[in-house]
Amino acid sequence: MLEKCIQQIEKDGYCIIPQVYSPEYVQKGLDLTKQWYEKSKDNVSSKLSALTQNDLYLWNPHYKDYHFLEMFFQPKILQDVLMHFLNDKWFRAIPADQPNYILQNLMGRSSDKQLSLHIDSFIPYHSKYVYMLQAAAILEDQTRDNGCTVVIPGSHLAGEYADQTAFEKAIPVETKAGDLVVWDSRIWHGTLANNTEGTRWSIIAAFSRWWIKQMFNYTDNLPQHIYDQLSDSEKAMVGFCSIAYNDEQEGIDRKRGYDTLLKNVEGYRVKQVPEPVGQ
Ligand SMILES: O=C(O)CCC(=O)C(=O)O
Ligand SMILES: [Fe+2]
Repeated sequence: MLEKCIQQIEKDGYCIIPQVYSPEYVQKGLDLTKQWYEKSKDNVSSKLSALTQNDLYLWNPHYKDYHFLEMFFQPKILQDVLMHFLNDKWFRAIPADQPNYILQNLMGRSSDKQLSLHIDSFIPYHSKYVYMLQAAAILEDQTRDNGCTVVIPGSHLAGEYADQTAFEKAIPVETKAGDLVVWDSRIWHGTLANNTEGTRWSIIAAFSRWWIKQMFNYTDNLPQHIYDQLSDSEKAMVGFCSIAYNDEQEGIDRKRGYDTLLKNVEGYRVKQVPEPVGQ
């Protein structure tokens, strides 16, 4: 499965890994998603992009429950795929068989109107080197009727931003609850409109190479009770082993080992005021 998935991502830009999660695990994820969505849906900035205003989003679910991280940290197949594409062999401070890529963003999402074709890699480029992948944990069956994801196979290598006229050629990615879909963030993708009364929740995580700025400042904001549930390797994946130093006196190389991890998140909030140079 691993080889097949890697080859599909290289060639088509995406792959579906069927039934990674048990029905009970999916149900727990869906219950938590719905509960947290109801509690937090009004807490969103009015600066939200127009692109996302009609759809249902659960932002930063990993600030709320560890389950939303576990979904992406536990499946070995996902870790193997991400290690293959995103690990930096020059990181060194973390053992080579452990991940050094980081979480770029994490959200729950269900469709409403059609979502235009777009890329999430910020820039298009043609190369075999990948720096961002997305993984969608499917919590409810996705169909053409309820606003499934669509992709243009091979478009990750187009070296261009998405062309909206391609939408009619987009392939619907119809999936079952429990599946995991992984795509190269350069792929042209979007969603169909949801023409049903129901939801089609998935949790989507983007993972990137360690040196890319994360969507939110996780290391300053992850609650202690979530931090306490993470292994060292998981802390590194949330970004705690690649925080930029305050200045050159504190440190220079952002590639940090597990030995630099703090016990309490409070330590990450405290900014040391450096001594002025020359005193
Ligand atoms: O919900 C989906 O299937 C895709 C969502 C998406 O592409 C995005 O939010 O950037
Ligand atoms: Fe996207």
